[in-house]
Amino acid sequence: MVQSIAAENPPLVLFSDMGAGYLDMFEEHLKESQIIVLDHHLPVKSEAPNIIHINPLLHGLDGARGISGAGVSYFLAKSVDEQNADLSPLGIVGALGDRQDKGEKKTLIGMNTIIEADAKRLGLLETHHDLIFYGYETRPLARACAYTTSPFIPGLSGREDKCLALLKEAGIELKNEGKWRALRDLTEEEKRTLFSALTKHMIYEGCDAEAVHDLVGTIYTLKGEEPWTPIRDGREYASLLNACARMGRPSIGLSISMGDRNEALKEAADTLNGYRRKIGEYLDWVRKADRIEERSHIYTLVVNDDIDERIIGVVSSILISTGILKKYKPIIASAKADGELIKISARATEDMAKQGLDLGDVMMKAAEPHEGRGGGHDIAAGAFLPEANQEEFLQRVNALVGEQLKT
Ligand SMILES: [Mn+2]
Repeated sequence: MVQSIAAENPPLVLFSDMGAGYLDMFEEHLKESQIIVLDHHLPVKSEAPNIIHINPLLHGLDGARGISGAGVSYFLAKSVDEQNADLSPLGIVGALGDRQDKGEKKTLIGMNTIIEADAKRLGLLETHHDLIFYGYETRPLARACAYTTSPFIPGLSGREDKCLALLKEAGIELKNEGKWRALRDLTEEEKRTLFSALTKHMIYEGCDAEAVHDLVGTIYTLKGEEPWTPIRDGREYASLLNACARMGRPSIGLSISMGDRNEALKEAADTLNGYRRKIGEYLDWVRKADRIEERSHIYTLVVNDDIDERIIGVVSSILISTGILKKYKPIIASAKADGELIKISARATEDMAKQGLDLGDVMMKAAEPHEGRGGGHDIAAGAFLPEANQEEFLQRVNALVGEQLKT
């Protein structure tokens, strides 16, 4: 990618949400360009003559939970022109997409709270605490449940018929005087009934208490967006952008971020539907095909061509966050990428990070001796390396994780 950029001789290149791990490469191949890196990932090195590197980690700030690539970009935009504060919802969407809602009741923390304050001051954002269902205000209940992908509810996300059955069994009226009811129409008692039905379902699916806890939290409503659209809800907006990128249609997501609310939004909604279905299918496949292997300190999931390398990270996140994996070990997944390369996605829990695990560091150290490159955050990281080196790499990861979690 760097070489193809260099071939165009651009005067200025901006890298957003990436680049901190590649400063040496930019310095070597993009000598003629001015470069701005807006990142929140672990830097390999921090400085080079032609590079402006803006990164919370260079200032002792938390990059994994306190601000996303979108947030760093937002602060640059705002410092260029105060008027750009109207872009604050994008900073919020980026933070939610990066699962930085790690504060109490799933609120944003760190520098993200500055972006949140900007958005609220401009009347572009409202927050409240409830069941985290997409389409809280407007969607028929079963659809809201099926469309919710963060948190992902195994067996329900992407499956409206299953959600309908669950609601009926719980005895919740779906209609009132012929009109579909939305979550906001439920009484507190009905919400409790629904919550306990969902809890039962998730435990049956093998999820743990923490995943159930994820069903309740702070909802971020983007007031500037039309009701009934997926981008009215901050988490679903993020899912939508994710879906566009991971289904190989990044330009649709880009159009929406830049303000297109017509054709692009319709296409994105279709893409998101396809994405939900695909994740559901992959998840079923992983569990049925019994492809998860347990080693002394990690779980591995080698999928070869069976899961798209752009979606393997999402599948890993769901596996670790729902508690489907029972032991206190991170998951390291591998899928085929372009050429002879494999893409590695590594995911851990917050608790493992507190115990000293840093997967970004593990990926960097384990990839380097095997002709690969890796990096990322403590709980979510990745690497690329030649397929032939996969087994040696996994063994090294296993050993490194063992060392980090021991201390
Ligand atoms: Mn990021």
